[in-house]
Amino acid sequence: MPEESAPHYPPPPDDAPHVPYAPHDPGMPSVEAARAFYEVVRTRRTVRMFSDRPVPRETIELIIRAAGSAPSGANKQPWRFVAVSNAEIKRKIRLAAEEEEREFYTRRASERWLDDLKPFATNPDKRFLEIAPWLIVVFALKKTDDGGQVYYVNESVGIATGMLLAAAHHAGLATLTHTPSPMKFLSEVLHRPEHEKPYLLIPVGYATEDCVVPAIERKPLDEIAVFIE
Ligand code: IYR
Repeated sequence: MPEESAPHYPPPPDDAPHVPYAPHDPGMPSVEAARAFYEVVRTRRTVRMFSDRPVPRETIELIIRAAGSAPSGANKQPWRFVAVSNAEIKRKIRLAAEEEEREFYTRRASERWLDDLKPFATNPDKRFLEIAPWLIVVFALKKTDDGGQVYYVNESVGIATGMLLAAAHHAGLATLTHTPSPMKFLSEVLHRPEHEKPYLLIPVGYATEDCVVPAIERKPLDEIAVFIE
């Protein structure tokens, strides 16, 4: 039980510098702000039909900065975002990914997995990897760049990636969370050091005008939430 006479969390010690916190003020009641955000994010869909319409580098930089503002274990920020618009490199990534995917669809995937993927009509054709103007390859750091320890890496990189997807969507851009498996080829093609582990490959750009997406539904609130009041 918290003590009535101790309204504050204890002040931080002098050797742990703190600064005043500046909360975000939505300028409207929280329920309105929450609803407005929900109405935006709920329209995000993973798309596979990308147009080659260009996206300025600065947009990608800001999306990555949004991702980089994520919380992480002991603030180690155990991530690297490699943004590729170079056509030659995108082609290399496509060819290598398609090679892995052909293996996946013809050999590696179980019957059940292939069955679960049917509604998405996915296949080894990954032409979007060349068409989308940008590929953001997310790497998880196994060590900090100076060899230090990292914590809760999967949680941290997952949160940052979710923020990246939301930031791209907010900017009117489409994304695809692509997980070619195995992803080791990304380290080689992009010349990444040993302590960076490929995590996710995210094409970013505009959807084609005739883009369609699988007719799938998100679960309703009562299936994803439990309230204990
Ligand atoms: N990586 C493959 C297969 C795939 C797996 C899952 I789980 C998906 O949600 C979608 C696709 C591919 O990209 O085709």
